[in-house]
Amino acid sequence: MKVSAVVLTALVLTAPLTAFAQDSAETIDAPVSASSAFTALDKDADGKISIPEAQEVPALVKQFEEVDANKDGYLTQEEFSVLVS
Ligand SMILES: [Ca+2]
Ligand SMILES: [Ca+2]
Repeated sequence: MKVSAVVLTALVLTAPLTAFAQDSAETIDAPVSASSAFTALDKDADGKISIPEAQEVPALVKQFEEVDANKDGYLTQEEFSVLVS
């Protein structure tokens, strides 16, 4: 789970992910990475990320309201994917 948090942080920051991708593989499919990061953050596996779940990634908390398109206080996978697309 520690590794997942690191991966997500890299995803949110985007630039480190690019550097990482160059080291480890020719290409990284961002949607797949976003999906695994979403799963890692969704601790109760209800299919959405609540604010408490987002606390693990300060950068995500900062953008939470912006990313939460329908303002229901949760990020769906679709809303979350906007971050990394
Ligand atoms: Ca959840
Ligand atoms: Ca939402």
